[in-house]
Amino acid sequence: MDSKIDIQTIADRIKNGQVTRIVVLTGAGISTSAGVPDFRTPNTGLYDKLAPLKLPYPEAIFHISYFSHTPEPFYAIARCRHPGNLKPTISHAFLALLAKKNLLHFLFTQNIDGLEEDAGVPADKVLWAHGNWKSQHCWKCKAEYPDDLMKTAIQTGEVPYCLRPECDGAIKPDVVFFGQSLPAEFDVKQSHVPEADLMLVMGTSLKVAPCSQLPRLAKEGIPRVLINMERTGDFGNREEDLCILGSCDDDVRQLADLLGWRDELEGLWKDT
Ligand code: CNA
Repeated sequence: MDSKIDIQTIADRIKNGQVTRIVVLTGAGISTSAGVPDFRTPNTGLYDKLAPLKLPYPEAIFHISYFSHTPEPFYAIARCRHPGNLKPTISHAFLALLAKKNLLHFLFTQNIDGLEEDAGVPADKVLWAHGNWKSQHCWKCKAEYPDDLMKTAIQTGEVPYCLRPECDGAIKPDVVFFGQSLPAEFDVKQSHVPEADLMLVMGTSLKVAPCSQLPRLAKEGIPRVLINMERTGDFGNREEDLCILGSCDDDVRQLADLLGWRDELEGLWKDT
């Protein structure tokens, strides 16, 4: 379906106050330029690099039932997945700028790198729908595990095990694996989506439920904007859908230019 809107329309609606409640859904694509590969991009994505680990299927590495008996592949790649000292991208800074301008109604991120908060998005405006790397527990008995020992495990690639003598569970970062439930707040927070007057989706293949379903909850008639390398989900099915295909960093710069926010955006990013 041909779109009724373009990027200039979006910028105009934000500038003239027609848009004040933006709900954003982000995925791995907004962090690739920070040096964290996504999962599914051919050649560069993680799933194309797992052959040496001889997994039954690529997602097994992040599946709780596989991890529960074979945690070694996860720790073999943990070091290169761990956010460490990454700098947020300008796309993260754009989200922080939306918050600063009181336009960010809510952000759902599927990312586990925590870069939204590092960029300055207030924590009460974000749901880390797939958890984060900042803490870890025994997958089996849920006992806590110290950060310093986890850091060593990630550096060495050795699987860390529960410190309780009677438990033999491997330690898992508090990220949501396939087969695990999302944080309980997800159900509550998704009620923010129909409240949006603009839905922005950035850097996600929209292949992982239930986040992939969030754009469908946007009210009919409001613009839904996809900023991504490729068209994903059901984008293009509604007249008010706009797909801006390309690098999200380039695209947020273009939008910032049209909004007259470019210097402020670059300044905010520089300070992260
Ligand atoms: P995905 O399935 O790998 O899709 C990424 C999408 O982003 C694809 O459609 C790409 O075309 C697109 N993309 C890649 N780079 C760019 C770019 N520079 N500009 C615009 N678009 C780009 O990842 P999803 O997030 O959709 O899948 C959800 C998984 C991925 C979640 O469980 C995450 O935890 C997991 N993940 C997170 C991270 C992270 O925290 N940084 C990294 C990799 C995977």
